[in-house]
Amino acid sequence: MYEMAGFKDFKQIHSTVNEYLKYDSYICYLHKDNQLMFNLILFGPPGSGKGTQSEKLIAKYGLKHLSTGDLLRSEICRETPLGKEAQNFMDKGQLVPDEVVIGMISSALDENPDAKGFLFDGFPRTPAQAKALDNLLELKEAPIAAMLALDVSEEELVKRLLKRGETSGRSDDNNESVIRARIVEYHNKTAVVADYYKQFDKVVMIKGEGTVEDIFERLCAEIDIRA
Ligand code: B4P
Repeated sequence: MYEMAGFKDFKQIHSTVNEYLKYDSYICYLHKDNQLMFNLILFGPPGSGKGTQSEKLIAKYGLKHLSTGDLLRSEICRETPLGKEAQNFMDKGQLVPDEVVIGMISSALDENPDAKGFLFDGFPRTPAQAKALDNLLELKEAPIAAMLALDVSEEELVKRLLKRGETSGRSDDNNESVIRARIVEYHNKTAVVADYYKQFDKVVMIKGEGTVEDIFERLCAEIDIRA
């Protein structure tokens, strides 16, 4: 019977099956790994809905949410030296220095070795941050699957942020000139990050105006064809 299957003897069947099992478990490992690390960037100007959509996306896809804005605000709240340094920049609508933010993300990745994947919200915001993120993810052999970029007009951004400023208590939301400075900072330093990911064909533009639910559906449609 084993001769019909092309094997010389049981010894050959045994070693072939063993090879197959080794190979098969290797495939399983890669498959499991690929599923474990599905990394996305949610990109867009201040007020474009990154935080709002992130909450819904992590609930649906089980990703770990990493928002540099939230991490920085938590440092400010705890009055740490890092928080005190960051507050000076944030109050003026400026970006916090790269080394501070990259260090925070690096620690957050190390603290979550079992994450199924990460949703980066508000990071990277400069080309230097983008390159640092790629290097960190390369160590995990888990590159960015896509950058989902929310497109919203400037007047809508200002309107949303001023509205949030009425209740959020965020010092960078209740002053129109600080909000406009954040948008200028976005155009000067952050918009080019999309060009960095465009060279790898990873940028997906999403219309960021409409109801929160409509925008969520647009995002999910793009994620589902990549997951
Ligand atoms: P972030 O915390 O990232 O905040 P953001 O860009 O202002 O807000 P986000 O985009 O998440 O808000 P959302 O639209 O969801 O940054 C704050 C500051 O931290 C930066 O200025 C910078 O100083 C510093 N910082 C953070 N990351 C950094 C980095 N990587 N490098 C350097 N510095 C960094 O919400 C806005 C409002 O719109 C909400 O009130 C929401 O309810 C509303 N909204 C959302 N979707 C809507 C919709 N569809 N229709 C109507 N309203 C909507």
